[in-house]
Amino acid sequence: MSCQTALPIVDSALHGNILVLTLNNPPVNALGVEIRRGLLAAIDGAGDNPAVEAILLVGAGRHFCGGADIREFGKTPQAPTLPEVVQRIEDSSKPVLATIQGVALGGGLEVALAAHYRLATGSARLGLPEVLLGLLPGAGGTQRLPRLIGARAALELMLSGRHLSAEEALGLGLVDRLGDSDDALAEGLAYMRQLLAQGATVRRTRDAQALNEHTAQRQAIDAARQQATQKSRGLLSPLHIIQAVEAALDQSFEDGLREERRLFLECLDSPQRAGLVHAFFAEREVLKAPETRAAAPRAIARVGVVGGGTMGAGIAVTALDAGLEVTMIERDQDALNRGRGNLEKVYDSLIDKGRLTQADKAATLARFSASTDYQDLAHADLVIEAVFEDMAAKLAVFAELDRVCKAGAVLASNTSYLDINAIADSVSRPADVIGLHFFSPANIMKLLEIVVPSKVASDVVATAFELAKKLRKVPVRAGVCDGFIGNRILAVYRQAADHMMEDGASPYQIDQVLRDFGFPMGPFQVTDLAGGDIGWATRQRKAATRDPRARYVQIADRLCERGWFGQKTGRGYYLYPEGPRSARQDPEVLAIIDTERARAGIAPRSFSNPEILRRYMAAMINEGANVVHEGIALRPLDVDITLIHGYGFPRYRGGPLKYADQYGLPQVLADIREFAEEDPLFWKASPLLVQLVERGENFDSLNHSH
Ligand code: 3H9
Repeated sequence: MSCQTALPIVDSALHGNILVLTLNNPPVNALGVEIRRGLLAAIDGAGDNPAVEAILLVGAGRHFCGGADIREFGKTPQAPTLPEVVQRIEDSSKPVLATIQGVALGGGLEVALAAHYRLATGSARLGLPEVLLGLLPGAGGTQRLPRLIGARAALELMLSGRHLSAEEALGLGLVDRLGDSDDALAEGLAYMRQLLAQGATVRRTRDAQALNEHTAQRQAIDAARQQATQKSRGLLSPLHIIQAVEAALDQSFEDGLREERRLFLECLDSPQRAGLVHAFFAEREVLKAPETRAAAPRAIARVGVVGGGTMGAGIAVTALDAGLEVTMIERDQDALNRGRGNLEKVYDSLIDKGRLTQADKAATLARFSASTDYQDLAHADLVIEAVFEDMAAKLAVFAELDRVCKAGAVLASNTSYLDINAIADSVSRPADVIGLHFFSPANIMKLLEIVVPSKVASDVVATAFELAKKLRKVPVRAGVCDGFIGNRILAVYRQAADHMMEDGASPYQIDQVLRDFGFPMGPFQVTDLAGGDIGWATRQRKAATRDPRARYVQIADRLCERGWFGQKTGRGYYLYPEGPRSARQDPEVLAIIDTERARAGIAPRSFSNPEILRRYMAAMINEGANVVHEGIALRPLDVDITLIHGYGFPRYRGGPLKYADQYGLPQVLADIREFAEEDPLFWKASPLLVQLVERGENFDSLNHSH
C-alpha cells in the first residue's frame, strides 16, 4: 500500500453547498501520509471556501477506512500526524458528517468520531482494534469515545478490539442514524441536507457528556483494570488503554490528549507492538503461495472424512460449520457410532454452554451423513483421511479412495509425520493428493499445514488454501519432511527441554519459565495434555533409525512404562487428583528423574530461568532456520505463524524467528556455539543462521522474497 502514491488520494467534489471528501487509498483507505496531507488540505480549503456550507466524509470502494497505515509504524513519522488531522476535522467551523460503509476501524473510526455527525450503512463495522496490534487508539479515540458512549462501553470496545454492527453502534449512540441503502454518498448527502435544513451546526464530540456520571465511570475503569491485570499477562497496551480512559475522566480534554499521545508512543516503541504487527502482516502473507497465484481452486461443496476419531470428528465439525456437506466413513457400524458420538459431543457441549440451540444442531447435522461404504464418497469434491497414524492403514484408505472417488476429487491426508510423497505415489492420480495437517482439537485450533508433495497439481494446492479460508483456518504451506514445519521444530526444542531436565532443571521450573515467556502451557504440561503415549509410540517407531551417538533421555519412557500418560490417566509429569485443573507437582516424578540422572552418570546442576529460556529458544530458532533453509517453509514468517497458531507461541512476540531478530542473530549463534561445546551433535548451527549473521542480515530480510 505504501507504493500507492497516485493522487488525488482525497477526492474533493462540491455537491451544491456540500463538499464531499472521498478517502481513496485502496484497498482499505488506510490513513498513510499522503491521505493525511490530502485530508488536512481539503478541510482547510473547505473552511476558506464560501461556497461550502458543510462537509461530507466518505470512503471510496467497499470501506470507509481501515485506520492508520500499519506499514508506517516503526518508520520515521511524517507530518501531519493523524491526531493533528483529526483535531482539524473537529475544529472545522462547518458541520462535518462521516458516512460509514464497510469498516471504520482504528484511526478510521477516530476520524468519524471527530466529525460532528455520523451515519452508518447496513454494511458498516465499527471498532477500535488497536489493542490487537499492541497499540491504543492514538488519534483522540481514548478521549472522545468515552465522552460519547461512557467509559464502560468504550473500554469494552477498546480492550476487545471487536467490531460493532451498525445497529449496535446506533444503540450505543456512536452513530446518529442508519442508512436505508448501502450507497454511502447518496445516504450522506440526504442526511446532510436534512441537517442543514434543520439548522444543525457543529457538534463536537469533545463536548459530549457521557463521562459526567463520575462514580459509575470510575467503577467501570476500576473493574476493567482488575480484569485486565489478571487476563492480559504482561501485555502493555490494555493497561495503557485503561490509563488513557482514566485521563479522559480526570483531566481536561487537552491534557487527556497529551496523556493519550504519551501512552501511544510508549506502545508504538514496544517490541510487543512490533511482534503483533508482524503477526498481522504474516497472517496475510501466508495466504500467498506460488500455487495460489498460478492456479484457480477447484470447487468444493461436498467433503468426505475418513475416520471418526477425535481428529476426524473435529475436522467434520469444522467443515460442517463452514456450511459444507460432510460424509464420514468408518470401517464398521460401531466405529461409525463412536464417530457420530464424537461429533455430537462437540455440538452438545456448545448447547450446554448456551452457545447453540437444538434447532441449530439439527440444521447443521442435516448436512452430515455417515457410512461404512466408501462408495458413498463417489460424489465428494474433497476427501480428508484422518485414520490412525500408520502408513499401512493410510495406504489402504487411499487405495479405496482411488477406486471410488470421481475424477478431479482432491485426496487429502491428515498425517502429521508420514511421507505424503509415498502416499501420492500409491494411487493412480498423484497430482490430486495433498497433505492437510489439522491440529487437535481440529474445530478449535486455527493452524492448517498444507503439505505439498512433489507431484501435486497447482490447482489442488490452491484448493487447499481456498478450503482453509472457508474453514476459517490459518493455512501455512509446508514441504514434505518428517514432521513438516511445526512438529519437526517441536521435536527439537522438546529434546532441548528433556536435556535440561536430565541435566538438573525440574520439569516444573521449565514449564514455569515458558509460561512466564507467554506460552499458555509449558512443554511438560503439553505432553500431559496430549498424552505421553503418543510420543512414546513415535519414539519406539523411530528407535531403529536413531543415531546411536545422539543423546536420548529416557525419563519420559520411565513414566510411560508406569502407565502415566498424563491427564487422561490422572498422572504424568504432574498429578491430577481432581481432573485437569488440579495439576500438582509430583515428588515421585522428581525421584524418577534423579534415578535416571544417576543411571546416565549425570551430576545435576542448577539452571537459571534465563538460561532455560536461552536454550529452549535457541533450539526452536535453529530448527526454524533449517526448515526455511531446506525450503520446507517458504519464508521465516511461515515458521512464525505455525508456532503462533499451532503451538501456543505468544503472538505478541511475533513468532520464534521474529523473536530471534529482536534478540539478535549474532547472539543466537553465539548461544548455539556455546551449547555445542557440551553436545556438538545436538547443537549444530543452521547454515542459514550462519549465513545471515555473516551477511549482517536478519530473518525478516527473507520475508519479502516470494
Ligand atoms: C490505528 O489506526 C492507530 C490509530 O489509532 C492512531 C494513529 C496515530 N494499514 O485483511 P485484508 C492491508 S492502528 C495498512 O486481507 P479484509 C492488508 O495488509 C490500525 N494495510 O482484507 C492487505 O494487504 P495485502 C487500526 C492494511 O477485507 C489488504 O489491506 N486498524 C491495513 O479481509 C487487505 O486486507 C486495524 O487494525 C492498514 N490499516 O479485511 C485494521 N488494513 O493485500 C486492520 C488492511 O497486501 N485491518 N491492510 O495482503 C483489518 O482488520 C482488515 O484488513 C480489514 C479488511 C477488516 C480492514
